[in-house]
Amino acid sequence: MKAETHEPSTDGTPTLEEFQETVLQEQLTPLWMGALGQLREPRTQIQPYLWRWKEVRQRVLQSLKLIPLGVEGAERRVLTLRNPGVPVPRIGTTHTLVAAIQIIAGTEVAPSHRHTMAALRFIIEGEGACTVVNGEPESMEPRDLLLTPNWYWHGHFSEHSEPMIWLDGLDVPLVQGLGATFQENYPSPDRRQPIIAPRDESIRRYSSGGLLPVGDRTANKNSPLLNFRWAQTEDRLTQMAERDGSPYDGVALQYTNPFTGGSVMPTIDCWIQMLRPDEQTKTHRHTGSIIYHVVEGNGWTVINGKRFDWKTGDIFCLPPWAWHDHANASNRQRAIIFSFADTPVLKAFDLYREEAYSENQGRQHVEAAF
Ligand code: 1HN
Repeated sequence: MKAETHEPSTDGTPTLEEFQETVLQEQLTPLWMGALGQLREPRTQIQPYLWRWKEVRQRVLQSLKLIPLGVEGAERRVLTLRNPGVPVPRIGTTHTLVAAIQIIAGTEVAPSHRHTMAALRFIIEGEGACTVVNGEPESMEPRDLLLTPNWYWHGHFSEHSEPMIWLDGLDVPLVQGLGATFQENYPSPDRRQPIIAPRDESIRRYSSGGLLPVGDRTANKNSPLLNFRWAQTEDRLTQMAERDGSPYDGVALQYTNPFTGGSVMPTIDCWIQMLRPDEQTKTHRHTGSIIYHVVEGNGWTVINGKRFDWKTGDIFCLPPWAWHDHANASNRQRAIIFSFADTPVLKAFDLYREEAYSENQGRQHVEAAF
């Protein structure tokens, strides 16, 4: 009772104001001062944002001329996409994930290294480049998805004059936030790892779907299939498009680990989605953040009332717990979107929640266009 009188006491007990001021300086925060209010529902500095492919592509092509790659030059020729809510020089497209664009050309070699951050590459354009993952070259073709899991050695090389350009996706901010970032260079003078497996061996062993080699199963949490070729992905999408899609996601397929049926890596889930001509999804929101890359088509996504119009190549991000719905703007062409998300992390710890938008027949109003 004494503290609430706000009057100096005779027994040395400070007033409530004095107490609060003092404890804050002692690195103590009273929970009654409002901290609990921050926790009622997800709050984030991350903003919905869209990068136009036309502009980003021009910048990576400029970087090709300006920055030498390799042991004597840059380790990677990469532009990361920084969310407006992430201060320079921090890395992050959302609070857990980063998207980046990488380019190599000619006979360039990006030195081998490994890190505790998991990485994926979605190939955008070009030809004649490979990623070497733990000694196995994975050839890159446009629209393939390649994986470089946590602590796998990886380096890239080009064998063609045309540049190869791809989207990198990593869980850098998540691993940084958990205080678990480690990185090391391949310990040879030329920083090239020896090739110890045939090119695209993982496709030969693991891409068939149901049939898997006996004895190959390990406790490894990552997909043993390291390259999901576009031809197979497109074939599955096309077949599924003749069936009903989800009202919230259209025709959506998850890339999976063939051993477990779960996400391709423990921290990152990858999807491919088709919005059929004129298809428009209903609005929902969920925990977890997503980065989208438009593979093909024209359309828009409304995020928390802001409309983002997109076309082929564009990249945009969804903050956690943000309302969103998608639309294909064409009445004749399909739209295809690749995305990666941190949802496996939320699901692993029972933190995944989803909510449907209930007003206005299930679709949010558009307040502004960007
Ligand atoms: C990285 O190591 C690669 O290995 C690509 O190709 C993009 C973005 C942020 C941090 C590390 C690569 C990256 C990256």
